[in-house]
Amino acid sequence: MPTSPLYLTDVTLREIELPLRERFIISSGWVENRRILLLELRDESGATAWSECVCGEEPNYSPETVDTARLALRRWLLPRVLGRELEGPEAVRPLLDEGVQGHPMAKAAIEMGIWGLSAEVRSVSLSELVGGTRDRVATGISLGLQPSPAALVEKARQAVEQGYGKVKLKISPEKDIEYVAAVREALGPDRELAVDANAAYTLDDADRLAELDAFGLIMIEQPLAAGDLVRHARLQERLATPVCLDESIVDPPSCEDMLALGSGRIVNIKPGRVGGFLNSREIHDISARAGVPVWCGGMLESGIGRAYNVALASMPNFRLPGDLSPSARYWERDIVAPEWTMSADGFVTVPRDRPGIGVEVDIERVEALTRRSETVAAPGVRVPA
Ligand code: OSB
Ligand code: MG
Repeated sequence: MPTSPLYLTDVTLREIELPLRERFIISSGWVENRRILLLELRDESGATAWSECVCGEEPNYSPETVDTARLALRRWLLPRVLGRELEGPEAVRPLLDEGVQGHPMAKAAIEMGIWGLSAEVRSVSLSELVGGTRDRVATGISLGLQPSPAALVEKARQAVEQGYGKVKLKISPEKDIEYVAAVREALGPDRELAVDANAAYTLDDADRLAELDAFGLIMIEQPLAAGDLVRHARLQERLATPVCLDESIVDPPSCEDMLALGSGRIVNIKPGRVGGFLNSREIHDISARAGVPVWCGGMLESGIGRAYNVALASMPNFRLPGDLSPSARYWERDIVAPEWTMSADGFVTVPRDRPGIGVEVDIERVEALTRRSETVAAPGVRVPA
C-alpha cells in the first residue's frame, strides 16, 4: 500500500450529550445521558476523520473520565502529534506513551483517529487497513441489571427474537444466581449466555461463583478486580466456566500475564481500554498464538466509536459475538448515516466497500448535541475562532 506521512494541523475536541433510550446499570454504576467526547482530526491536505473517546462520565469502570480525557488530550497528548511527521498509524503509540503514564482511552482516541484518517487518505476501508478479513461480524447484546428476574427474562427473550447470537447479563452479588437461573430456564439450554460482573466479587465469593457452572455459560466476564490477575487464576482453577477478562487487560503485557498465570481463557478487547488499535492488534495476535479467542467489547459508543469496533472485530481471531448492538438499541437517533443495523440472524455488516470509517457524521445533529468544543492546533496553524 503506498504510504506518505501524515501531518495533523488541528483537532477539534467536542463534548456531546446523547441520551440513551434507557438507563444502563452495571454493578459499579449507571449511565442515562451519555456524555461523549468526539475528536475531529484534520491533516494538511484538508482531509478529516472523526474518532470517539470511550470514557464514561464517572470513574467507576476505569479511572479515566470524560473530564480527565479532555484535560489529558488538550494539555499533554495532542501537542505530541500535532504538526509532527507521522509515518503512519503504527508510529503514534510511542509518541503518546513517552513521558505520559496512563490515560489509555484519551491516547486511543487520537491513535484510532489517525487510523481512520489514514484509511480515508489512502482510500481504503478501516477494516482493510487494520487487517480485517470478515464482511460481517456476529453480534451479542449486553443487558444491564434489571429490577427483577422476570424483567431480565423479558429483555433476554426480546434479544433472542431480534436475532442476537449471544446474550450477556450483567450480574452483581445482589443479582446473580436467581437471575441467571431464570434466564437459562426461559431461553433453554442451547442459547449462548454469558455474564459480566464488572469486578463486583472477591475470591471469598468463589463458592457462589462456582454455582454459576450449573448454567452452561460461555463465559463469566471480569468477576474480580482489575488488578487481580493472580486471584483470577485461583478462581479459574475452581470454575468450569471460562473466565473472560475485560477491565484487567490494559495492554499487551497484561494479556501475556493472563496467559502465563491462567487468569482466564477468553479476552474482551475494547480498543479504547487498551490504548488503541496497535495494542488491540498485538493482544489479538498474542491471544491467537495461544489459541485463546477474543471478542470486541463495547462502551455504549455512538456510531463513530462503533465504526472502529466493527472494523477491529473483522480480524480473524475475533471468534465470539461482539457487544456491537445496532444504533437503535442505544439511541433514538444516532449521529452517523447510515445508522448501524443488525441482520435478522444477528450480524452487523463491515463496510469494507467504503473508504475510511465507512459512515458519514451527521454534522447538524452533532452541532445540536454539542455542549462544548475547542480546537487545538499545531504551532503556526490558524484556526477559525
Ligand atoms: O463491562 O462491557 C462492559 C458498558 C459500559 C462499561 C462497561 C461495559 C459496558 C457494556 C456495554 O457491557 C456493551 C455495549 O456497548 O453494548
Ligand atoms: Mg465487561
